[in-house]
Amino acid sequence: MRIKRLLFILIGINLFYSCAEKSLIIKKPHLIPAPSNLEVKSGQFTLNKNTTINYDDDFAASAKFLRTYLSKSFPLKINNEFTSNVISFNKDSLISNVEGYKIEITPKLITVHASSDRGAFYAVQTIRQLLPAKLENGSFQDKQIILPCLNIEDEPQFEYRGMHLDVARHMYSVDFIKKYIDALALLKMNTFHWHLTDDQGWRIEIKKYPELNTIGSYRKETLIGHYNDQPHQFDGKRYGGFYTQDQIKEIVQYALDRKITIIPEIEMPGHSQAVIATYPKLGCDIKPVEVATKWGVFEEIFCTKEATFTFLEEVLDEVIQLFPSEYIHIGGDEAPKTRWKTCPDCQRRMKQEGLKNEQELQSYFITRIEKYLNDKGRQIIGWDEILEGGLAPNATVMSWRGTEGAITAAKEKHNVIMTPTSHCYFDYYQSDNENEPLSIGGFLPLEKVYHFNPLPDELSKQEKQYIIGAQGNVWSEYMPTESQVEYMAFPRLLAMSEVVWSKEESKDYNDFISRLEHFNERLKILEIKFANHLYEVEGEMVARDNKLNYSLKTLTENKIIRFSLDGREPTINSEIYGHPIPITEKTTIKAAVFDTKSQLGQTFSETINFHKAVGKKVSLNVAPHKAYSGSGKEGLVNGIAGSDTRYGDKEWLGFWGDDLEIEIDLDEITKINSISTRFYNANGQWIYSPQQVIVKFSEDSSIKEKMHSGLVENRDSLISNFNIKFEDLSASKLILTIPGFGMIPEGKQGAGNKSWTFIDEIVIE
Ligand code: TNX
Repeated sequence: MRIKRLLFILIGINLFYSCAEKSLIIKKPHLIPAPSNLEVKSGQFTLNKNTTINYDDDFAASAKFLRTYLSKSFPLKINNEFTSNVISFNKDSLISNVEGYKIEITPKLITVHASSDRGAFYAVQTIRQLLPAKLENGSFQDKQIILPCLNIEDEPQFEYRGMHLDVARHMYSVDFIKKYIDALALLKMNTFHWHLTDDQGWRIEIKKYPELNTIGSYRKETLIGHYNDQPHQFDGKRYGGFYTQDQIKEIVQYALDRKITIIPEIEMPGHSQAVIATYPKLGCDIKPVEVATKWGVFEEIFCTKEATFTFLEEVLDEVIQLFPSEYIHIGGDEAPKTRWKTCPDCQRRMKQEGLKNEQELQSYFITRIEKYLNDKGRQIIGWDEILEGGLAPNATVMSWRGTEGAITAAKEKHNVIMTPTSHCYFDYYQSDNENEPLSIGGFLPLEKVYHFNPLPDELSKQEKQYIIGAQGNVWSEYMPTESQVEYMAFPRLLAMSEVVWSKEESKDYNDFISRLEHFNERLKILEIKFANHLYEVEGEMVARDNKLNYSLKTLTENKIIRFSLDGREPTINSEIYGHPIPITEKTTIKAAVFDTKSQLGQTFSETINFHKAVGKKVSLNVAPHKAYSGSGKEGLVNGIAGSDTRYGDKEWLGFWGDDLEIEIDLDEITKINSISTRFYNANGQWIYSPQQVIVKFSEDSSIKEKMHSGLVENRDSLISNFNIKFEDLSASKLILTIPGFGMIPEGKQGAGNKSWTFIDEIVIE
């Protein structure tokens, strides 16, 4: 008898625990991109195996997506009675944005409201993110999920929310393209810009021109290391491939099922060496060239003779059969005009058409292709170079060289997509850790992407309506593998999704970071190899009450920073950082983020060179370009040098086409033994070090000036130096005059554009 009772008690306890164990309670939603409105209420809804689904016919596709997604853990049966424990999709034509939706969770129902299936689809992505990440791969084991009651109202800020991928420089599998598209859908992005052709390879099957795929899709070898490493070395391995038309159709349908439009890009007239290698007669020179084996800009571009247009029209005929998108991207960027200038066919064409210069010839080229596509019911997008020589009448401009192109195009009442290098180029470094995988250069940390505002201040409210959205670009010169693409794209794509979806008022970087920490679990389960820089230390020099302090911070909450000032690695026993560290001499700070047990991220190290100008007053004749204003002009004399490999970090200041005048006030007459500074020199990114620096001094404001000048050295390297020494010189004030390099010369990337000047610390010893 007693044994029986004991058995009952044991079974009871067991049942109680197994029930308790088997339900997962969600307390707080961690949605990316942030919704316009989220209100958590009291009460809860329980999702379990008895939950059913019910939907308006218009939402069959999204409801099916949700059922398939949940099928392994919760097979939702269809139920047409509105009882309880139901997920219900209802049509609400009052929701004016076709991509907008509402979700209401009450103890009995999860109700989705939308006016179109696109809105319903985004509601499903939100529901997906409300649920535990383990549902992504079917590894969820619990019997039920308890969700908080809530109301969400949501709609996108921009109608064009894009992500790009270059498959010409390196190519990726069909499965990978689908995985990329899946991630875009999860983040409510709606456009995939597929860069299919370039100098280094043609990646789309064209039946009419099979040699494009037997010759143009393959290069004989590929550059090893960085383009700036001299001499260039190659791997000696044939590389290439293309997507068949069947594969493309499959991918286009896959994307459509996820409300994603694919915009194909067929580059013209530049970035077309792979075609000219295949059909030399389409170039100006007829001399054979190879599919390019290194990166950059090439002079072999399409000739403007009739044969080129026939070829392109026939190629585009096949392209539009495959891609139902309204827009076709025709490239238009970086087309050197060297060949056209001496080509009899092009010169004849200019005369016949009354064109003043080669820019107008490019405009003729693009406008003619635009007309062809318009007649077939399609619109063109082109990179902002299509503005030069006159914009084709209906073109949409993709603004990448800063925002000037966007401003001009919007003022001319043309639609614009924002993708400036400064905030949208995910091929740039995202951390200044020296062990990051090799990249093209630049520096674009997550925070800078997050704070991107696609609407330029220079535009009026009316003009801003022409900015239809923005996109992140993944150029793949330095991404030979799929996991490298993921490392560069994630998490910056998450920040971009919030830039294009969320309203300015719903954006908060710290909150984004805490949501991201949760989202990382989902990325892991999805086997996306994202970069994780969340547990790194960031440092900054701050001047307060005429004293200099160095402050440290980490992005994530509930973590501590420990640091050392003696050059040793920080450990779990090092001092805990509480407030800014006073700096009065040359100091090396090492710091890292710890939880209670161990170090989480990498060690941060900064050396402050306490020279004679540190913390002094500095003024500039022009402000640095707003995309590269780093820690401001004070950064020129804060004792901290810029990175040797990332010109966009906060210690480098960038100026576009300006001559500089920098004045430093040392407060009192000071003996000066030397002045030195550094300039960045990455010609591929249009950055040129200046040739000379002129320095003027005065002992006080009334006394005569002395002038010295010196040449900038190492102008062939990534970093150039200026250094001038003095035997017997004292001064209280000095002015450095630095004439910019000027226009980018012919034959170089960006020829004809203004060059950039990047300068870091001005060291006075
Ligand atoms: C410029 S963006 C290019 C691409 C390169 C990229 C590298 C644009 C229209 N042209 O060809 O891959 O820079 O960042």
